[in-house]
Amino acid sequence: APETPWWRSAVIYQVYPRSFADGDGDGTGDLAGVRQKLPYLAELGVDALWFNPWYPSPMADGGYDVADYRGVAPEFGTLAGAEKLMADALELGIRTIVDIVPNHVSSEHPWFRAAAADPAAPERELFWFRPGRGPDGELPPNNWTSEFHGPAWTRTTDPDGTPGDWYLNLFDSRQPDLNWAHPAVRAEHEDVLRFWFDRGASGVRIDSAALLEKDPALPDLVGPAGAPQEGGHPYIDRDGLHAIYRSWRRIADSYPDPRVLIGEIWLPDHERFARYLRSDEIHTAFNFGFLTCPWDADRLRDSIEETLAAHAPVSAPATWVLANHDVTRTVTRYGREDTSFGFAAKARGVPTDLELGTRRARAAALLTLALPGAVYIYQGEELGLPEVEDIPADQLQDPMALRSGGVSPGRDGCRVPLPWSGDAPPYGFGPAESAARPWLPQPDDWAPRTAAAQDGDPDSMLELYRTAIRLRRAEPALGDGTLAWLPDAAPQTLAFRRGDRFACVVNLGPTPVALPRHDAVLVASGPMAAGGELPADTAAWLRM
Ligand code: TEU
Repeated sequence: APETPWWRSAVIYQVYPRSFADGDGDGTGDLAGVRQKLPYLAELGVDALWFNPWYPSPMADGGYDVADYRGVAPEFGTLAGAEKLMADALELGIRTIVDIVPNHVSSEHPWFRAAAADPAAPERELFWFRPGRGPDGELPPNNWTSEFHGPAWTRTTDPDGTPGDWYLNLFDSRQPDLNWAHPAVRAEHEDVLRFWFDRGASGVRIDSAALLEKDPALPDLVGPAGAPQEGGHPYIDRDGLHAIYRSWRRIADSYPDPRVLIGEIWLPDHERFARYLRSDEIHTAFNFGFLTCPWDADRLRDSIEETLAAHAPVSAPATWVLANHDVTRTVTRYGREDTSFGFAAKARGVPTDLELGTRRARAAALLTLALPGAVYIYQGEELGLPEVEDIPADQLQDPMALRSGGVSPGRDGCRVPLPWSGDAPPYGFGPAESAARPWLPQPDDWAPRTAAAQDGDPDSMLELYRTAIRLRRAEPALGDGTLAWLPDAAPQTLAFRRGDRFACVVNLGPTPVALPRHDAVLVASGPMAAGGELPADTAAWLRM
């Protein structure tokens, strides 16, 4: 039988380069830092690293404002360093996924600089420049709003100093949206794909993948931004996107070791979502329905079933994601009364029981690693890091916070530099002799959460992840495939088999439950109750 492609079963670790490890001691993470931690990542057992953008950027949105798609930001390293890092990682069996940002560029990108400088510049066609409404064009061209805050339009100033046309920005004003109807935009991104594939990337994560195409009529929205619109949404999930991804797939498939396309596609409709995952389009996409699902047996079972049902007809592997750089950290979210919100923006300062959240996050780790498909781990999840909720307002960096004028705390709380060792900030984030403070402040109470403190402690989150990933690698029934729910399981549990000899049971209820007949407990997310029962908020992997 042909070998299953690696990405169908992969455990992929997300590196936010600014916050992973600081090799040169300037307070900002970098590729040298990642290089030093490759042994740590190999020991964790991950198959691939997905790097958030590492390109030259003014960092108005953490690097999702790309000024040069073919380079590496000087604060992170060099292009040669990135190539070397990808090669060194591969030596250890770890592949690299780079983050491609096709929806918008930085306002410092040469195309936009040219377009902004001159109303007659041909580069204006590469973006969405429009005259304003109202007698003096003082109103934005339509009512679309930015993902961050306020109108999705920014007014330019003409060279003579008078107010000029507006341009579209679905995110920050320093992230002008590209016009994907223009052939030069398509050609450029196809070339960028080849650029990174040629330099050793095994795949790309496609940022905001469902937003690229816009209705050129730019009609007003009726109701909230995400609501379905009569005649189709003017910028979400438009039919023309599929042709773009089909051409990207041809490029990915043209390599002897085919490269992988991973979509960031936030679509609540599973059927619409699955349309991207055809054998001639995107390989896999993040499962945001699962990410936003509350800690509830019925809701999670529904989410898992809907996910598997949507993926089966297109033969794509499901993915399981608990967190990323945009959402509240898992142990914090699961420690709250309302466990459903994944968005950092939407809940903060809410009473949180971190012990409870950690217990659930441990169980969720075993759940996700046992489900059919690929799993994403966001850096720090394996350390059980909580959301940092008390970053002083004057140190916040995220445009979501800055643009909202204090309304939203933004996403910085899940992007705080990792603690590696020691008992006080900077916890070994940079070299020992480094004096520079990390770019976001770390909490004072993270000493027990450092990688060094957890290393070798069998009860730690880190050792749980290491054990589970090692068992997963050794267990042929895990990864790609299907599951079978155990017929007699208590309703408060998620209990399923993978193959004949493996089962996973998660207890989401308030009381202990009996385990099904089994030969051995391979790993459990916490201590067992008396008589071998599975306690509340605990998961176990069983040898059947
Ligand atoms: O996010 C796209 C996206 O849909 C987000 O706006 C998401 O809805 C929001 O962050 C939830 O709070 C991607 C990146 O992951 C994000 O970091 C970038 O800011 C954004 O694209 C723009 O590039």
